[in-house]
Amino acid sequence: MQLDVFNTLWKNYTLQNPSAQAVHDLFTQEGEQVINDHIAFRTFDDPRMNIAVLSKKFIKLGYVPKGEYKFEDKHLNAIHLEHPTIENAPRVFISELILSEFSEEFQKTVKRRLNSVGNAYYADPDLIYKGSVWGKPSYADYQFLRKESEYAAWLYIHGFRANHFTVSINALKRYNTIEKVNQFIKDKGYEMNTTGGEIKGTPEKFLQQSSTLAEMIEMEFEEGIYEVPACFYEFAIRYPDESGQLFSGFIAANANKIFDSTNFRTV
Ligand code: OOG
Ligand code: NI
Repeated sequence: MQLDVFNTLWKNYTLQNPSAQAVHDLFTQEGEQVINDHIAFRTFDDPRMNIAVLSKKFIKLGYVPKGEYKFEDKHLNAIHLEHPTIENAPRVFISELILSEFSEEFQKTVKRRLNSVGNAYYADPDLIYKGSVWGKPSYADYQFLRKESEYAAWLYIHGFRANHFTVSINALKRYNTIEKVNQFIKDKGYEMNTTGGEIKGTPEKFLQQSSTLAEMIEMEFEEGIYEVPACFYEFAIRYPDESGQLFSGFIAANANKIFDSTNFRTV
């Protein structure tokens, strides 16, 4: 990786989610080269921290906005950015939660939290590394937000960080199909997200994806320590589109199911 930003994000991600490093290392032990297809961020559509704000860091590095996506049932907008010249620079997927589409009480709970710190926190160019800038979360609020949005609950406790990295299956030699990758991951004892089937997408749509279920971690809340889902690892294979070029965008129907990788669950 030639961009330091991804090294820092990877460090934070694997420190919190050692299973991602372990899976990465399983591939390198097999002699494979792990290239990141993309990484993803989540945020609120509040103008202090929306997609435009998080994109800035990448635009400064030469990234260009490419695709736009809508997830009506999850109340999300998203974009993806690509780097036009740096070889193997990961795509960057950024989504934002449309707060106005939720109940008054939900909006109040989120806004209270967002307003609990000064605007300087959000203006920091390093916001993308900051995680939750809002201090110790309330478990009651976390569970309340979940009733309307699993995404909001996750974002409330984890904040600004790469919520997943994605292994490019196109760059693997031996594990050159998504079926082989999934089998390898399951044989090593990791659980996959099975929402809508283990494999999201078809070669005819030019993109197939799968992901692990988010690692469960212990987190300190105002009420005590609870286990919560953190981040997941994704696997993606791209196919040439009508133009003969590898498809480079995202598929909303796939993404809609990938989001569920961080849903709350009890173990
Ligand atoms: C992003 C989900 C979408 C993809 O590759 O389609 C996605 C998220 O969970 O924040 O990663
Ligand atoms: Ni993804």
